[in-house]
Amino acid sequence: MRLSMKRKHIITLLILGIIAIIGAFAPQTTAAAKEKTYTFGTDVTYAPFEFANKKNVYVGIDIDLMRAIAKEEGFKVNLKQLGFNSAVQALEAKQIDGVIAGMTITPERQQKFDMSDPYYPTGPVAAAEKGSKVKSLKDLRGKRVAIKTGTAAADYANSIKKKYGFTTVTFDDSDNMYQDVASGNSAACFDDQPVLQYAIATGVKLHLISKPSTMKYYGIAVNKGRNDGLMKKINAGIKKVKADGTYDKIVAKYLGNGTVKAQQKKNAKTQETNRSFVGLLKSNWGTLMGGLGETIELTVVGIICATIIGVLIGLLGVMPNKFAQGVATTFIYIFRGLPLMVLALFIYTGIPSLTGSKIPAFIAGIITLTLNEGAYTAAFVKGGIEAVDDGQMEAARSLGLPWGKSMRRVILPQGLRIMVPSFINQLIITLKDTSILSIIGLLELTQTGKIIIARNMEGFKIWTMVALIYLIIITVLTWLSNWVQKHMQA
Ligand code: ASN
Repeated sequence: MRLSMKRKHIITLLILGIIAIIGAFAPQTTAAAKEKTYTFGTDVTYAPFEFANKKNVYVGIDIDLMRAIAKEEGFKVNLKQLGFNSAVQALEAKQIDGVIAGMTITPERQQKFDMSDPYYPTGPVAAAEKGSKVKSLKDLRGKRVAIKTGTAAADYANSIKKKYGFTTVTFDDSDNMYQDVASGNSAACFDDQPVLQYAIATGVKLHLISKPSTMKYYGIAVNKGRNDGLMKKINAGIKKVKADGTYDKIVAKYLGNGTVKAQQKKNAKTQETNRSFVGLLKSNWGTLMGGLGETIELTVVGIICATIIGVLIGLLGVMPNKFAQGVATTFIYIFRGLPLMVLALFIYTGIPSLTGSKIPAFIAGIITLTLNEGAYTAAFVKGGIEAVDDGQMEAARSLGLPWGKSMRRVILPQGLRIMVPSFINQLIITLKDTSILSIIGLLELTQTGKIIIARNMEGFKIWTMVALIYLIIITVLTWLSNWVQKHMQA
């Protein structure tokens, strides 16, 4: 009885410890909330509306417009580059306050969200590879066409695909969709006219094959039923910046007078001039290291929490108690069975849409890693203990030691030795798994790479850099762990 009380205290302390660790690393949301900061999701690359410049700072019409509105209306704005579909999902889950992402005002969206007054005209068009035989929608019969998840242009493509006899393939980002067409994989893609036009003007090898079927407008979305007057402020802001010329200045900053030449000239200013491997490495070094920092932070906090949970669950699994064993087996079964990406999305967008309260992306990432890596850790901790010869426990018990003491003094020291390589392996796997968390918009190394490539299209060179950085870190970790292992055996 006394022993189980003690155990309960230890478990409570450990859980408090985990919460404290997570809290210490969490972004300081409470302080920001007091200053009335609203978080808006944007697309990752949707030039000229949002894209990273050569310093990897986000610029574009949406970015400047949102800041101008905020300034005008006296609130602060935090812009998060989540990607269009993820941003809309995060808004539905109330993880963010709004979306500004070249988002077309459609009747369906107006039903789901509060859409602001219109600010920029748009319409869906199709584009094919430059110089290809595909010159109009009629040439798409029997062909594969690229669309972007959750967009108005994708809805348009789906509505005419029977008539023109094409099939579709989906992408999450516009630049990946364009690449697929430019490299000849897909016959065409559907996106919004101003964005495709800008891409073509600034060097993407495509040509337009249709005219907009309908003319609509972009608007800013927030959730319905808010009582803080955010939409009122946004509309008032749009009105003011349009009236005082700020809006026209913003548009001219990115499009000049709208001619192809002017767009090229403006765009050139946002791009790197030295495109060699070393040149690109130099100009993106700070950004890549920022991403690596986030990766390491996630790995370290994730592995600490996962180890604590894993050891606890692993121990439950070997306790001479059917209920404890059942808890451990179920935990391992569920969290080892779920793909990491599904778990991350479930925690980041699934749970908040049920409960209505936000979970910051970093915390969601840590919880995901803790559960998934914790399940693997629990499995090898349990296995490690079970691998110690049964006779050892019997001998300890026959000497009169209670179960807990036998476990601590006799079994665990032997089991730990068996587990060391698995712990190291798990650390390396956790580091690699953090890349999957890019799906919830965490700016770790992989997401950083994606954003740089979305701007400069230097996929080969940038992915090589990202891969090398991962390999270097993993090599250092492996050396370190071999050293630890050697010293543990000595
Ligand atoms: N233009 C898209 C839409 O309204 C959004 C986007 O791709 N950023 O659906």
